[in-house]
Amino acid sequence: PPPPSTPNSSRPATIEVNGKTYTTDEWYNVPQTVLALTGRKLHLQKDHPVAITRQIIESKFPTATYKRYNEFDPVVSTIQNFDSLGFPPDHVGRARSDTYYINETTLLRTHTSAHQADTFRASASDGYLISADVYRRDEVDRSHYPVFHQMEGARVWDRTKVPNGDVVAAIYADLAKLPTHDVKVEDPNPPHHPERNPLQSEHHTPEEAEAVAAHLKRSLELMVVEIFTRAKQAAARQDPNYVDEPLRVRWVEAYFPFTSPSWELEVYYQGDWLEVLGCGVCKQELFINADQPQQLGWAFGIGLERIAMLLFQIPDIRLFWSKDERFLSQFTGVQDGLDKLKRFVPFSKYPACWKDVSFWLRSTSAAGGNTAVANVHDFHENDLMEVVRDVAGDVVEDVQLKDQFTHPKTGRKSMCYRINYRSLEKTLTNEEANDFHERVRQGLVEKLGVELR
Ligand code: FA5
Ligand code: MG
Repeated sequence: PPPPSTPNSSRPATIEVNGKTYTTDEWYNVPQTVLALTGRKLHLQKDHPVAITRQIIESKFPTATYKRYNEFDPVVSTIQNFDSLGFPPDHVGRARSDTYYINETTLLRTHTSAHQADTFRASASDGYLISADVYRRDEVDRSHYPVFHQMEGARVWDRTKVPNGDVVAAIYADLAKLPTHDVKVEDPNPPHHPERNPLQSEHHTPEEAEAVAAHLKRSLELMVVEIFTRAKQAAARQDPNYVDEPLRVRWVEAYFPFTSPSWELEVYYQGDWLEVLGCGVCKQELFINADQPQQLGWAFGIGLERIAMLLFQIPDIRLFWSKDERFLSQFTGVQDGLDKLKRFVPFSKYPACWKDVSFWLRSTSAAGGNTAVANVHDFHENDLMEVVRDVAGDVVEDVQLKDQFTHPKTGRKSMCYRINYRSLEKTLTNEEANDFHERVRQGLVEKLGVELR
């Protein structure tokens, strides 16, 4: 049974995504605003910063080895998105509070990894790059949006097709063909932590795992060096006071259900370590289940907006969805001459309008048969985020929890959120901001069953 979440009194019986019709059920939780974005395909829009970023990354992976897939449909099954990748049945990512469902077994993909199993099964090349829009119910701020873009990449070797059946030699031969770089790479963790990040010893020899990891690390380092070199060149062209700092990158152990060992690559940028991508040695079960047990290899996934924000100094993730010429025209021509890459010049920032909303959560779920109940146990912050987005769309810049407390006598919980209303395109009048806020307050009562204070 679906866990309690935002009720859907007005659920359509069917919906259409990219020309295909799907039947909804009580799991359905995709707002119209999100549905409307499924056709935008920013990663394919000429001169769009997301598309330009995709091309910069693609330029480091030869087409002959890495076949491109840029048109996979965003609607996938729970099997594709979770089960095929080894996500356990109770994994948090499957919750309706985190994922957009069309029905119990159909959803908007939360990551491009949803296509790993099918692409391995097709086995049409030694590698691939998949770019696509992905969907996550999430918080609202300048770096989070319910739709963003990822690129997934993989490189595989077939034990039956390498010279002398020596896959280790074949991988090192491919590694030797890659360029080198002179960036300082820190690798502070032990290469394979036996519990956190085990080798797949039942499937790979230590030498095989090490060879795959070495090829993965060099390939992804080369990509990141390319991106950040371009970002620094653009900065230097535009800022006469720009001081070049040597690039620093580091490998950090990570966990993904479908790779082992796994890492994240971080880059030191403007005073902080920034997570750029996740990757690892593919779990052999993926190849076995895809009828390719003789293959082994690596995979990675990277967020395109995060890279584009860095490359172009784009301060707010909402801008990617803007149709405002003051945004789009700044990238015209870049796609055909990547060395002309320029930083984004923000157009005037309109004033912020902060408004607070405070409410009590219900203390019990026995609310007279009303299913629209938010109590201490079933209040999901993402549901609140969605009410705000539903009302005010891209006019919300961020939503932050300001205060919460539990009443000592009644045990009821009170929450206060601060909403920043700020359009990217104009100054909001006080009446407009008040109107949005009043509708948010009503929406919280109607959809989450809270009691306003
Ligand atoms: C994944 O989505 C894995 N599928 C990545 C992967 C692929 C691992 C293949 C191993 C093998 P994660 O949720 O960490 O992992 O996201 C991957 C990247 O997407 C992040 O490093 C980040 O660059 C980007 N990303 C994640 N969440 C967001 C977000 N809310 N907004 C913008 N970018 C994001
Ligand atoms: Mg991550």
